[in-house]
Amino acid sequence: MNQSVFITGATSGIGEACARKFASAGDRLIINGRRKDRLNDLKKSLEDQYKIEVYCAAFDVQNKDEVFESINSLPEKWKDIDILINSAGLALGRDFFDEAPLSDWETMLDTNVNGLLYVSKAVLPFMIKKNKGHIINLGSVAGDEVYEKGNIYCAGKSAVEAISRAMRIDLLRHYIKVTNIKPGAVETEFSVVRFKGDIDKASKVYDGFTPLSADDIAETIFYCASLSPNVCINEIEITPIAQANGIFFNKNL
Ligand code: NDP
Ligand code: 8X3
Repeated sequence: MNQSVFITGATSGIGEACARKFASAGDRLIINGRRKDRLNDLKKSLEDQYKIEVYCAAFDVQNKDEVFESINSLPEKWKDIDILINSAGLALGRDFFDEAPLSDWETMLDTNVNGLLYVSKAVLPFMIKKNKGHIINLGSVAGDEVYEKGNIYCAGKSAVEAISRAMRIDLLRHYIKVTNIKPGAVETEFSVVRFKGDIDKASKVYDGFTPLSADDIAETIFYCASLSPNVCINEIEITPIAQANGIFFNKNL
């Protein structure tokens, strides 16, 4: 497509799958995450396989100064950004409201909400300059239905929903598309992170049904980004066939 795509959270899961998908279409990529070794390996693999250009922007989306410094100091040609995919995010823990550690809540909100705001604010001036752009946020079915012990992860994704709606209204005058992608269960490193490295607990999340893959979501995002300039998909909720929403599953246990 010959577009420039900025992807946060590209070191794993949905972000990484998006990087591979857009690279396979010949796009230029700016890839972000905190793990520099993974970013460098991904850059090399995409450049070798697809003969495209990749720029690594390692920073923590929670750190406002780092975000703005990194994005403002991009080489001039890399500031021409067509698509921003805000995939950096995480859940931490599944605990009752009264038992959950405050630090887990802070990390989730700082990453999933503030991080998305900082990166979007830093990238937007480049899009506004062109009167063109597409911001794709990773919301979740968790933003629509709060489930037991989902409390602040769900609240953060609800905020992503409201922020996406607000962006869509306020950025109308700049011709910037805003899409909120709301997946159900996708098997990535998400559950391993949520259960703080407990692989057994993480894999049990997907017992009795086939979850979506990161590639399923990357295909969906690529579709949204490939439509005519006059078409904006405002939001997509996407689940495996065994899932109705954030709560109801058809599990074969
Ligand atoms: P993964 O754990 O596989 O990937 C998360 C990515 O986010 C990693 O690349 C990680 O990189 C990055 N990240 C986390 N914290 C930060 C940070 N502070 N700064 C920069 N990057 C960060 O999970 P998924 O790919 O599944 O999740 C991607 C998004 O999709 C998240 O927003 C998640 O909430 C959402 N989502 C996931 C679903 C699922 O079932 N998997 C369902 C619905 C939505 P690094 O550690 O290197 O910084
Ligand atoms: C991730 C999906 O169901 O674990 O947003 O909240 S869920």
